[in-house]
Amino acid sequence: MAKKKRALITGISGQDGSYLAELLFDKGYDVYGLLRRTSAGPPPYIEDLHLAKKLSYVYGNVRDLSTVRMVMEEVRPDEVYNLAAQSHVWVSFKVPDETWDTNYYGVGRVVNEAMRVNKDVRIYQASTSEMFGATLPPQNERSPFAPVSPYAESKLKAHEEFIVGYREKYGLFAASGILFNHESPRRGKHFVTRKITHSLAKIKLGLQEKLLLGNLEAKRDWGYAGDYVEVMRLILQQQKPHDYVIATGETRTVRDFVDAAATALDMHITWKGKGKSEVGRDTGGKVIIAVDPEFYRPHEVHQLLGDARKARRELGWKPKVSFDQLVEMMVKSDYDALKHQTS
Ligand code: G4F
Repeated sequence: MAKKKRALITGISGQDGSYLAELLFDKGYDVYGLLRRTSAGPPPYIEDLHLAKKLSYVYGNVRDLSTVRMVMEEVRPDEVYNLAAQSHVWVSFKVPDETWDTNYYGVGRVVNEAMRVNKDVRIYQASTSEMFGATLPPQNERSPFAPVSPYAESKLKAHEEFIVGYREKYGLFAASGILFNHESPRRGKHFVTRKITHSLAKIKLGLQEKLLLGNLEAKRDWGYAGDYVEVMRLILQQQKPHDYVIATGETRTVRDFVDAAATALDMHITWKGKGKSEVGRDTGGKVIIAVDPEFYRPHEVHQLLGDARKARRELGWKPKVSFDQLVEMMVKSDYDALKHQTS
């Protein structure tokens, strides 16, 4: 019988970590997660996977070399999925040091220690469409990078040095997915999509008055996280390591997302005004959406729209869940959970 592959996922407690752990377990892997200890404990879906013996987790932090070393020696992974990151762009302007330590030096710690215990290890790095920053869409693997935040700069440096660089210098199987925004009911509430679905569900149930947002004009290419984790595994099963843009090929504004979420809740919003003065009113004329410049970024990425033809051609990958299905899934999950809590 073939030996079971051992996969280590860093950043296991994030949205992607949980979906990927489920997928790898179903594909027959022994799955390990590097988990940062917090007083709140692991999120429920990670605890459930652990209790079902689908996932073993080891406490550690990519910011701490000794724990990275220990976990690599203990797990000796065949495949490493490096998802750990300070992943919030707005926050990266507030905590640039922490962002660099996790997103750049952390990648170095993971890659170097993984190679040390297994020179044939395969490494997936969560690279990001934010690296394109100011580059006009559509963006693909040949587009120039032009990062505009500490988050994107740290991610790009890690991508160039430890993924592309180590592949060329040491022949390491290091590959990346340059993922455009991907969302789900497990998305953190400080990202705009989940903030919108959770707040609108609360407004619908009379639990919140108003939703405050930043830039309503920003355009993003939003896909479903469950579709995107499939490609992470596929990337590591190729003969050679490469980098792939992963996206839906459709772009929408933040305002479009609000409208789609409202529609899924049988609400209708009428917009009035521009910039900081723009508001969204419900059918009764009450202002339920307003702009708070607190959520503006010092430097915004205005438009992301990915061209994922390489992934389609070489990996046979394409997204399955449409934008409307994604929004509906997120809204329904928030609405049902809130309704359950309040009944
Ligand atoms: O949901 P966001 O915070 O995601 P952002 O900045 O695009 O980054 C996400 O996707 C990247 C992939 O492209 C990942 F690399 C990254 O780790 C993260 O997962 O913001 C989306 C857009 C931005 O333009 C932002 O300015 O929404 C705009 N926005 C408007 N109001 C807001 C808000 N963003 C947040 N978080 N909160 C607001 O109130």
